[in-house]
Amino acid sequence: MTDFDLDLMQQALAQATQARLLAPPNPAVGCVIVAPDSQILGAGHTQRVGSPHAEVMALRDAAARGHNVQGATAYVTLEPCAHHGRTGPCCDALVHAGIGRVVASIADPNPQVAGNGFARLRAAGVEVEVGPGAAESRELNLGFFSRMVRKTPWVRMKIAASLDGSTALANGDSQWITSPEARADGHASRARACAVLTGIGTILKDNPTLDARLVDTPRQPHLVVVDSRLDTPPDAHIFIAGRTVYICASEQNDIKKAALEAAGATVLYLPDAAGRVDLAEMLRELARREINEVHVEAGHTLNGALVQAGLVDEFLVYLAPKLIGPGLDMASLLPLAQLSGAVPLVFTSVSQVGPDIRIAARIPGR
Ligand code: AOF
Ligand code: ZN
Repeated sequence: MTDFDLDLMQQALAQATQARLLAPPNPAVGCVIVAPDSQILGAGHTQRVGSPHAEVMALRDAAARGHNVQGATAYVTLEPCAHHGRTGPCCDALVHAGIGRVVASIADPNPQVAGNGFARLRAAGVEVEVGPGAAESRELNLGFFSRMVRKTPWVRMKIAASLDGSTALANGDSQWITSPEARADGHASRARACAVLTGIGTILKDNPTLDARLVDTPRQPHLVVVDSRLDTPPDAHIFIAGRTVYICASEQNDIKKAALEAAGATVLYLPDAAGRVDLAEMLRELARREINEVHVEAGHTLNGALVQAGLVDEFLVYLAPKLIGPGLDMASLLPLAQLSGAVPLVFTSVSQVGPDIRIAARIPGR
């Protein structure tokens, strides 16, 4: 692998990054096609679900510019697909176009692909190399890898709090602890996700929309409400066009269910042994419904239940430079007898957003 190869893969990753909001539930993939004389012939990235993948977009781009790709190298940030899904196999498109060499970041964890793409390319005489940009490609598609490998979404919990760790006053007032800049940044996290997850308490208290309206995005995330007794009002603001609203309940009530379905909701019954919503099963069901990444924006009760069950992979915490005294906590956890029982985290990034501090933290090993 030459420095030239690594540089071209960075360009393919930049293409992939452009697909980040558009591509889900497909992975965000980028492709750059380069001639043997090093001329860049075409580039592209994954389109909306059901539309062409990165490789086909790059081949089309090269054709539109009048370039011949015979013997060229395709740099692609994921193994080219080998299956007939909503679109045709990219590895066949590359072979038919006469591509001589493929440099890919990482194998596609989708069991329908998983090595078949590389095998098909090699069988057709295409030289295949794998590895550069693997970590970056995986990081761009944490949710997709999680859904494919763990069969559950990547779960990111967003919390806005005062420097002394309160998310609201004891009377529930929380508008607004953090700045408009932090709220817009939070919307960017919503926009990246396949679904926003909240609880019935937040719906009843704030009647929020929970969309990503503060960012320019081609796709709005779906919405999931943990609502044991189907108490979501059918006229709540969450019912907006272009997304699915999943109401996850643990008690049957055909009348309330019918009213919510008439409002456009998809009602899922997911009771656990204690009669509450089975949160782990809920996440597996969301993965089966092609939810890669879940952005949690909920109150301390649901936050606590998700953390306590080990279901949160990552935290996105905004801290405002103010002290508000005792109020509601970030996540209600059971008291610990010793510090060794703490939920361990690693800070993955710390930055300032407007007047506030933004902290990203992950469960180690996730
Ligand atoms: C690629 N290039 O740019 C992407 C790929 O239903 P389909 O046909 O759109 O296929 C979706 C699957 O294709 C998805 O689950 C993943 O395995 C792969 N995504 N593959 O060759 C791309 N986005
Ligand atoms: Zn493909």
